[in-house]
Amino acid sequence: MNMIYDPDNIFAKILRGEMPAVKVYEDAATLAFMDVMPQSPGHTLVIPKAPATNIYDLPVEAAAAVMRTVHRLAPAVQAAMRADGIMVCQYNGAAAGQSVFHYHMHIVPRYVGQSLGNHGSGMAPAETLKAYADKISAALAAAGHAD
Ligand code: DGP
Repeated sequence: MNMIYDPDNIFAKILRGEMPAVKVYEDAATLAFMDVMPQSPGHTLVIPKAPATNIYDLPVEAAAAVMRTVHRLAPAVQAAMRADGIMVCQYNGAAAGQSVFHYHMHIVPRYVGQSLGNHGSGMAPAETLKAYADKISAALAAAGHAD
């Protein structure tokens, strides 16, 4: 059985503006911001604005909205970070590695010969995240997606 959505989880607080985040993109249904514990430079998260713990309680409309934003952002992250590849993934339940219980998708730049950093460890400085976010926003704007 899935767990009950906790409206005080950290991503819900970011959505309400109660906690800071380095944002890169927002539309009516989704928000994208830099992962504060990046597994590689440019690690970005996309979340639905609808409350959902994980894929089990995520409405299909919200799932589509998240994928639409991931589809926009992944090429921008790739271009901005000059990544060799982009990993897109998400975890459902603690046993799968989920640690924040508001549904989210990871966009993680990958580089030939570079192994991935540990999941959810090591905080990046805000100014570093801001520099990456600015590059990604510029790449989005260049692709005509600056909303
Ligand atoms: P997961 O394990 O899939 O639930 O991933 C949660 C991710 O969220 C993990 O990569 C670290 C990141 N994270 C945790 N707390 C915060 C936070 O307060 N702000 C931001 N931007 N990211 C966070």
